[in-house]
Amino acid sequence: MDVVTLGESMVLMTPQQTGYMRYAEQFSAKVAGAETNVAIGLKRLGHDVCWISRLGHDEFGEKIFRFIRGEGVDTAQITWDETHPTGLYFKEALSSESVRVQYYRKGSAASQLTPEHVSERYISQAKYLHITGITPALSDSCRQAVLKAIAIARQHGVTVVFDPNLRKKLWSDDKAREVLLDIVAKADIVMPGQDEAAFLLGQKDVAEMATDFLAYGPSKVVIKLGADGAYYADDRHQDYISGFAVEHVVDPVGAGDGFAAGFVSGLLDHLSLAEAVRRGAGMGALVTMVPGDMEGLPERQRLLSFMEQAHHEDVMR
Ligand code: KDG
Repeated sequence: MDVVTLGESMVLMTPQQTGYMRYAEQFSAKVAGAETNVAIGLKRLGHDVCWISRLGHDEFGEKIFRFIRGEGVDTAQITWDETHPTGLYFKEALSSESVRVQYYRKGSAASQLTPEHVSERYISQAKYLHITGITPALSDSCRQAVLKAIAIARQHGVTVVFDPNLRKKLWSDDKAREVLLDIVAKADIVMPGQDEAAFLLGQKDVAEMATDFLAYGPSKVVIKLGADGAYYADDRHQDYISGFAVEHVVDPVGAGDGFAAGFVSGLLDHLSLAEAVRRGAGMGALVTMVPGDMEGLPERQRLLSFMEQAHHEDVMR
C-alpha cells in the first residue's frame, strides 16, 4: 500500500441552474470528499491507496462505495452503519464566481468513526498516511480516530502528510486552531492554503509562515497559493513554484485535493521537493477545468503531457 487516508465521503448534489438553490428543480448527484478526492487522484496516477471510512447502510452509501471501489481504491476498511445516514453536501453556484456549500452531514455515519475502526495492520504497511483537518472536525470520536492513525504511523515510520483543509462551517475558530495546530506538530509534511496558514499562524509573509510551520515539527511545508502556484520549504530549500495557466476556471472546488494527490505522487516517485510541488500544481490546475470535485483528476499520461506542454509554452515566451 502506498497511501492510507481516512475521512468522510458524501453525495454531492449540485443544482443544474445558477442562483439560489431554493429555486432549483434539478440536481446532479456526484460523489465527493476531500480524502477520496485525493485517493482517486493518486490511484489515477498509478498508486495504491486505501480509504478508511464509515458509510450509512443506505442507497447513498451504496452509491459512494461502488463509485470509490470502481475507481480502484481499496475499500476493505469501510464499515457500514445501520442507524446513521450517509452525509450529503450541496454546492450552490450563486454566480459563476461565487459558490456556497451546504452540508447535511451532522450525525452522519462517517461522524461515528472511532479509534476501533483504525487498523494498525493497514496503516503500518503504508508509505504515507494522508490526513485532512475535516475529519477531526466531524466529532470527538473522529478526532480520536485521526490521532490514533497518526500515532500508528509515527510508531511505524509511515510519513504523515497533513492538509488542514479548514471548514469553518464544521467547528468554532478556536477549536479548529487548537486541534489543527496539534496535528501540525505531529505531522511530517503540512500543506495548508495561504488563507489557512494565516488562520493558524496570523497574517505574515509566506516565507515567514513556512519557517514557523517548520518550527512546529514537520520537516517539509508546502503553502498553496492558488493560481499563483505554491511556496515550499524544508531544512535545505525554500522557493516559489509558479502556477499553471488555466484559461477558464470551471469549478475551483477540489483543486487543493488534486494538488495533494499530485504532490504525494511526486514524493512516491522520489522526485525532488520542487518537482513534487510542481506535479501538485499541475494536478490542481487540471481539476479546476472540469465541473465536480474530482472528475477533472487526470490519469498519469494526461498530467505529464499537460505539464510538458506548459513547460514548452514557458520556454517560448
Ligand atoms: O476539497 C473539496 C472538499 O471540500 C469536498 O469534496 C467536500 O470533503 C468535503 C468537505 O468536507 O467539504
